[in-house]
Parts: sequence; structure tokens; C-alpha cells
Amino acid sequence: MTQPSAQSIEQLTQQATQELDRINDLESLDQWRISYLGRRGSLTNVLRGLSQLDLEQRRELGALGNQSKNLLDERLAQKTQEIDQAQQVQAFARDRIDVTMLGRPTPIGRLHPTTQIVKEITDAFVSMGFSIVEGPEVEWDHYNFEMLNIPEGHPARDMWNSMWIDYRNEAGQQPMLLRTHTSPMQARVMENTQPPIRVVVPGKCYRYEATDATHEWHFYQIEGLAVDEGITFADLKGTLYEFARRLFGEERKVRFRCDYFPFVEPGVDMSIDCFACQGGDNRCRICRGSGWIEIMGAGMVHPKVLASVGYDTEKYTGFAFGIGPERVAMLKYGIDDIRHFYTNDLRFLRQF
Ligand code: FA5
Repeated sequence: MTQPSAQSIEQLTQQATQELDRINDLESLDQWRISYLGRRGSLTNVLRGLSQLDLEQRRELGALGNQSKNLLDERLAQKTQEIDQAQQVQAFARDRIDVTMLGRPTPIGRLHPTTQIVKEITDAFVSMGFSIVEGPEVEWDHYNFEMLNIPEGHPARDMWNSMWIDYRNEAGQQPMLLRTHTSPMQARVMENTQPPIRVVVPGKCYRYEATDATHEWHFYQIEGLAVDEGITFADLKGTLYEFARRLFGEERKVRFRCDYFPFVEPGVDMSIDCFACQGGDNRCRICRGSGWIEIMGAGMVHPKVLASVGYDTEKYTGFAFGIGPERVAMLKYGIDDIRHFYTNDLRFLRQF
């Protein structure tokens, strides 16, 4: 153990503070602490050596040694704080949040074009006093055909190529199918309601048929039904003209032609002039040169249908219609193929 002296204490203190000034990290700082202030550190050794001195020297050098130890302790605490702060600043700079940076855009979905057109069409009828109701897509043969004056074996069944469900009720009767049109809801609504009735029924239909530019195997229809005392064919035409005017504007041409549906008498179909060729092009994929695109079937509710739900056919008359909303959207937006609606191509869907 070296004999302590005032000079050696001062030299040691100076050396320690100079070394400390050069230290920038906590690991080196700890080593510094161990080498000067640790159990076997240089200053600790010096202080321990004081015990060998006589009283006078011990008092003098003891005060100096303590002064030196206090100074180094103080500088150690100060340096520790400095390094801590510097490290925090560095960490903050590394993980810094740039509050001026633009956020990531959140993709916002939109309504499918069919949903949009169904809403537009039903809105037009709601504003004319109709209510909206919905019904099952899997339907009994009874409602899809029987109640609509299409008994088993009737040739009109061939107009609707059907997808049958392998299910019969407990009595082994009543085959089910994916509804081929929304007309079964005519019977369901009338069964549960007394006139006056004014309803529109949007919903999906299914047919077992080959697809082309104007035919899908699944598509929407919007059924309409009005039953009351004194309803005439003029009410039907007036209502549908008003619908066409609201959807397509004044300039679009509308055509009614006789058509056959077993549940109406007389029956019509309603067409709109072809937006693609205006009837001039025999190769037109949309109208095949006829100049017209059929968008709905309609007519006066057949007395047999009214009677089958127990209505007094002397008192009540009514009209019904079934609109194809995809065909309406095709006309309105100039879409040349109905199959675009359900192929989920975002380039198509994003246009609406
Ligand atoms: C019917 O389905 C009748 N239920 C409509 C009706 C209701 C008549 C009430 C009288 C009274 P139709 O099969 O013609 O009729 O279809 C009606 C409309 O649905 C068509 O004008 C057309 O716009 C649309 N539609 C029919 N089949 C398809 C199909 N495969 N793909 C897309 N739309 C279709």
C-alpha cells in the first residue's frame, strides 16, 4: 500500500477528473468508478493508507482525501446524468414521429351498383306511396307457381327454367326451388293483408339458364303490386311512365307491348330505347337491332290470383310489375354486359 501524500491525492484527483471528461458511455463510466472509487480503487486505497499515518498527517490528508472523494462522487453523478440524457435524446431522434407526415389512406368501400340502382328504383316508388317488403329466396312451388295461376304441367312453367331444391315437407309434397321471380311475394303479401295494397319487393332471383350480355343466372327483380277498388290499366301505365321519367329523364322513349304472364290479364312488357345503337345496328349485342331493351313485365292482376287469396274480384282490381334492376342500370349507365355486375372486377365496380 503506497504512503499517501497531499501531492499524490491531488495528482490522482486530477487524473481521475481528466479521464472522466473523456467518457461518453455508461459502461466506461462504471469501469472508471471501479478503478477509482471501487473497493480496490486507487482513491479508496489512498484513503485506506491514511490509517498508517500519525494523527496530525491523518487529519490533514484525511480532509483532503474526503474532499477528493466527494468531488469524484459528485462528478460521477453529474456524468451519469449527462450520459443518460444524451442517450434519451438519441433514442428520441431514432424513433421520432413526424407529425407533418400524411397518414395512410383508409380504403373506403362503396355500395355495389345493383344495391345503388335498387335503392334508386325503390325510392322512386316509395315517393309514389309504395312500401318496401322482402321475402324468401328459397320458395315453395306453391307460391312461385301454383298461386300465380301456373299449376303443375302448365306450359308457362317452361318460361322459368328453375333450380329445384331436393326437399319436400313432412307430407312429401310442396317441392322447393330458388325463386325464379319475385312474383310469389304477390300472393304472400295478399294472403296477409287486406286492400288497399301498394308494395315493392326487391330481391334476388335464380334461373337455370345460359348467360349472355343481358341474361345472368342470378339477378335482382323488384316486384310491384297495387290492389284497391277501381284500379285500372291507366293507373299501371301512369305509374310506370312516372318511374321511367324519374329514372331516365324526359327524353328516353318507353314502349309497352302485349305480353303473356299467367298471373296478369292483360299482360305487357315495358321496354326503353337502346342507348347503344338506337336501333340502327343489327349486330348490337344489347338490343340485336330492335332498338328496345325489355326491363320489366307487368299487367293487371289476374282475377284467379285475387280469388285464390280470398279477395272479392267484383270489388278489387290491381296491377303488378316485375322490374330487372340490372337491366335498368345497364340502360342508365351504358353498361354493355350484365355479367360485369357479378364478376367482382374492381375496375368496373369502382366506377359507381
Ligand atoms: C317475370 O319474371 C315476371 N314475374 C314479371 C311480372 C311481374 C309480370 C308482375 C307481370 C306482373 P320476366 O321473366 O320477363 O317476368 O322477368 C322480368 C324482368 O326481369 C325482365 O324484364 C328483365 O328485366 C329481368 N330478367 C329476367 N330474366 C333475367 C335474366 N336472366 N338476367 C337478368 N335480368 C333478367
